[in-house]
Amino acid sequence: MFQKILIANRGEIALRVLRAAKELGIATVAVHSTADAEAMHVRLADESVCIGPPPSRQSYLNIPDILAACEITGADAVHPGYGFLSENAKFAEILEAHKITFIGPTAEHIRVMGDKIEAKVTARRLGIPCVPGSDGAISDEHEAKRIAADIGYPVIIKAAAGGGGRGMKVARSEADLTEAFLTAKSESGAAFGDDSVYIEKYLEKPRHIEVQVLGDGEGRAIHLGERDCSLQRRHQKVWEEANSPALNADEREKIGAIVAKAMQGLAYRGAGTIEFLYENGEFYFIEMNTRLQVEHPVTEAITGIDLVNEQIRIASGAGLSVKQEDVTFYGHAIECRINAENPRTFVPSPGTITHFHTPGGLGVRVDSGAFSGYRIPPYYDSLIGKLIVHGRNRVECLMRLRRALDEFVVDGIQTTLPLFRELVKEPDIANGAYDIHWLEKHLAAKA
Ligand code: MV4
Repeated sequence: MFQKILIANRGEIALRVLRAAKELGIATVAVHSTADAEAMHVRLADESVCIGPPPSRQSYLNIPDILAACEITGADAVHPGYGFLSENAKFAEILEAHKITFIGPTAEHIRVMGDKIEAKVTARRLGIPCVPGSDGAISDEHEAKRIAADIGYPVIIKAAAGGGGRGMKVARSEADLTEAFLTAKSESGAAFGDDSVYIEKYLEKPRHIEVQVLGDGEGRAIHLGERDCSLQRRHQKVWEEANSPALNADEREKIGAIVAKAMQGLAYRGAGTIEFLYENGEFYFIEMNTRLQVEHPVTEAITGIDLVNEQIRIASGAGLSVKQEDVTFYGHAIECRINAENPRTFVPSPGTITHFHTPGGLGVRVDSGAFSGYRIPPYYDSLIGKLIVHGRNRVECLMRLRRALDEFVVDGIQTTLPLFRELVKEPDIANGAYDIHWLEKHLAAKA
């Protein structure tokens, strides 16, 4: 097992990793920018190293300085959290070259899944169902038109280097296709330095359902069920839940088995997420995330499995603590992302939290680095905490969520809490009757 883990992140996820390391008796090193000197993850870590000024490029993305912090403190492993360097294949490679363990997948798997075309080709080869479309990159609009005529309109042009909604263009008929192809290509070339694009059938009203996986890197891999992340705004998830209200146990078992088998075939190492669009009872692969995700606690709530503990075990060579047949799903969990933002406009609202009181009680978890008197710096994303509620079933979970939201106090800044207090009153939310467009339509109607 590791002696000392350096946490190359900040905020609630740095705390999350710190807690898992502590439970394993592993010493922790926090790194931080000058803006985060007072942060909770810095206070709770055994050691801390200031790695630079506030902008991420010069601190949390600064590979040479993070490497120096590893050498100074003698850390033998690095946990990257999510965002920042978590899906940077170069970073994983550099750490390995310095005999420091990257707590995550191989650099090669990060690289393959970072290219959305390579990811899709790989997924298809491994038996994962994909959205109908091109087998790889498309070279010109004529090829796009041939494929579109075959799969039918509407279609979507996506950037290989995109992901998370960047560099996509929908074409509703052949008349739109040349422009969609050319703009997607030039925009992705300008934005990512890679103008490779591919084409897919455009699904009109899907849900976003993702399957959690764990692999030991030696061909053993399991799935931990799915999360429904359909409630998004501008490709930012707002609310996530497990199980998906749209799936039954048979569908869960079936897609889970397909994904676990695929990850066995890949000899995937660590935690990962296979993202699907789900429409009319069918799953369609879109992307794979090769990291721990923000919404991982809903899976932890319904399985009882500590995902960060598993990541650390796997990276140390200890393997998975559970077999597929030991994984059981109990009850229902919902996560609300508490952002320091105006709940209508979503404009960031950094500043000092004058009063911070978190809800508690049975089935309530709050992951946050915030506290009364904490000053939210303006340099980073606006997530200040996550409220995760668990119940024996979805109805109980929602009752508990309403109660927990009433208890939550964050004064001094604006947060997304009022949005959630509104959402829990919506019949469509209570019924689980929403798709990927529901939230934006709801917000537009209220505006
Ligand atoms: C799609 C799609 C419809 N059809 N692909 C957006 C983010 C990226 N991960 C993939 N995205 C989409 N891909 C096909 N073939 C619709 C979206 C999409 C979306 C997906 C998940 C969650 C929210 C979304 C919001 C708008 C569009």
